[in-house]
Amino acid sequence: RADLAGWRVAVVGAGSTGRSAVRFLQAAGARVALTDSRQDPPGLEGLDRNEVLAGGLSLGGLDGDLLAAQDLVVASPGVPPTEAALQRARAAGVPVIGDVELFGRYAGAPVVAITGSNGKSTVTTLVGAMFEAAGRSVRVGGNLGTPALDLLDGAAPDAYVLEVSSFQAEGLDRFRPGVAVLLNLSADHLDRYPDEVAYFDAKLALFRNMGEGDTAVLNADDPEVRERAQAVPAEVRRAWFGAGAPAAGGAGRVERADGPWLALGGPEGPEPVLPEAEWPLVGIPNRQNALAALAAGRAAGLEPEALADAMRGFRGLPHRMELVATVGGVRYVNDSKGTNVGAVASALEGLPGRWVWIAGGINKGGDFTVLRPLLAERCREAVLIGEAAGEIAAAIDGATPVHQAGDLHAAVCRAAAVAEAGDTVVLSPGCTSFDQYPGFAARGEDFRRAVTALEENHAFR
Ligand code: UMA
Ligand code: ADP
Repeated sequence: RADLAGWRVAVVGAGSTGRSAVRFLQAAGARVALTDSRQDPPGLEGLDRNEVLAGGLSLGGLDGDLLAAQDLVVASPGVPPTEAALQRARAAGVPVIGDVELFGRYAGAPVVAITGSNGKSTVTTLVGAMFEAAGRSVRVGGNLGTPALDLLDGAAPDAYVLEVSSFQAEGLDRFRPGVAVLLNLSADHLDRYPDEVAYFDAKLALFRNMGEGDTAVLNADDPEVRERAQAVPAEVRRAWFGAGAPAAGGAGRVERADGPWLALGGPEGPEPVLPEAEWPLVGIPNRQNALAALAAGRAAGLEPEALADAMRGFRGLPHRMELVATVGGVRYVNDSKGTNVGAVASALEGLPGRWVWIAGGINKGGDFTVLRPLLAERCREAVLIGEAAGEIAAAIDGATPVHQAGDLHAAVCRAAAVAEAGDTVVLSPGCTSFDQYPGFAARGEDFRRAVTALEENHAFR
C-alpha cells in the first residue's frame, strides 16, 4: 500500500463502503477527502475528522471541484457513475474506481467473486463455509455486508470470498478474480439502468479481465447466462452448473439407487458428493445455489469431502425464505430479501399449495405483470403495502384478489384473516424497503414481530 502514500484520494459517499475506504486510505498514508450528498450523514464519528479534513470534507452535495483536483476517486456503489460530479472528475482525467477494484489491487490471496441477480449472499456464505470446512482461513464480505476493504485488515487469509453487486462491478477496472460465479440474470435495478441489457453488462464486467488459469462458474439452466457467457474471455475455463448431469469441471445431479445426488463433473464422469436429501435448504433456487457453490468450491481447489460437510451443515441466511412460525396450520415465511420480481417468482413458485402474498415497498422498475399467471393459479390474496401498493395492484388486477394494507402489521393481520389451514403467508416484497424501513433486515424483523404477536394472540385464544 506504500504506493498510495501522499496521494490525493477522494471518497464519494459516507456509507459503510465510504467509511471503509477512508480508513484504508488513511492507513496507507493517502491525503483523503470525503464528499456526500447528505448534509449530515450518520456514522462519521468513527472517522478521524482531522485526517479527513486534510483532503477536505464536503457535505450537502457531491463536490465536483474537489473530485477534479484528486489523483484518484473511490466512489461508493450507491452513487451512479452518471452523477455529474463523477463525470467532472473523469473529464479532468482523474480515474474513478469502486471499492472492490481498490481491494483487488491489495488483496494478497486468491479471490472467489460471486455475482448474479439472486442468490449471491446465500452462495457467498456457503462458499465461505466450504473454505472453513476445508480448514482454510477465509474472509467473506462485499455486498453481503462487510465492505471489501475491511477484509484486508491484518494478515492475509488463504482466500477471500466476495459478493459483487452490479453497482460494485461498474467500478472495476483491472480486477481479476481467480474464480467468478454468474448465478443468474433477471431484471433488477431498472431505477438505475436504462434497460436490462445495461444491467447485465454491468455484471459481466466482473469477468472482463479474467484469463488463462481462471474459472467462470456459469448457470447452464439460465438462457440469459448461456447467451451472455460469450462475453467471458475465451481462455477462461467454464464450469457449468445445472440440474442435469454434470459436465466435466462443473456441477449437476446424478440419479443413484438411493435417489438423486449433487455431483461434480470429474474427468471420468460424475462424482457424487451429497445426497440431495441431505441438502438442508428447500426449493429449486436453493438447489441451484448449492450447485453453484459446489462448482466454485471445487474450482478453488477444495476437496469434495469439505464441500459435502459445508453443504450438510448449511442453515441458510435470515430473511431468505425463512420459516418464521406455523400458526393455526398456516406457515409464515419471511423472504424480505426478495426485492425484485425474479426473486418473488422463484419464491412463490417454490411454495407448495396456496399462499397469501405480502408485497410492496419501493419498486425498482420491476414488471409485476409477469406474475399474473402464477397468481391466478395459486394466490389466495395479494396484500400490498408501501409506496408501490397502487402500482402493483394495477399490474395484477383481476389475476388475484387484492387488499391494500397500511403497514406490515396490518398486512400480517389481514393475511392471517384470509389464509386457510395448509396455506403459506409469505412476505416476498419484490421491492426495496426504504419507504418504511432502513433496510430489508429491519423489514424482515418487523415481519417476525408481527407473526410473533399473532402467535401470542392465537395461544391466548
Ligand atoms: N450517497 C451520495 N450520493 C448518491 C448516493 C449515495 O452521497 O448519489 C451517499 C449516501 O448519502 C450515503 C452513502 O452514499 O451516505 C451510502 O453509500 P452506498 O449507497 O454506496 O451504500 P453503502 O452504505 O456504502 O453500502 C454498500 C452497498 N449498498 C449499495 O450498493 C446501495 C451495500 O449493499 C453493501 O453491503 C455495502 O456497500 C458493503 O459492500 C446493500 C445493497 O442494497 C445491502 N446492495 C444492493 C443490492 O443488494 O441489491 C446492490
Ligand atoms: P442476493 O444476495 O443476490 O440478493 P440472496 O441470497 O440474499 O441473494 O437471496 C435473495 C432472494 O432471492 C431470496 O429472498 C430468494 O427468494 C431469492 N433467491 C435466492 N436464490 C435464488 C436463485 N438461485 N434464483 C432465484 N432466486 C433466488
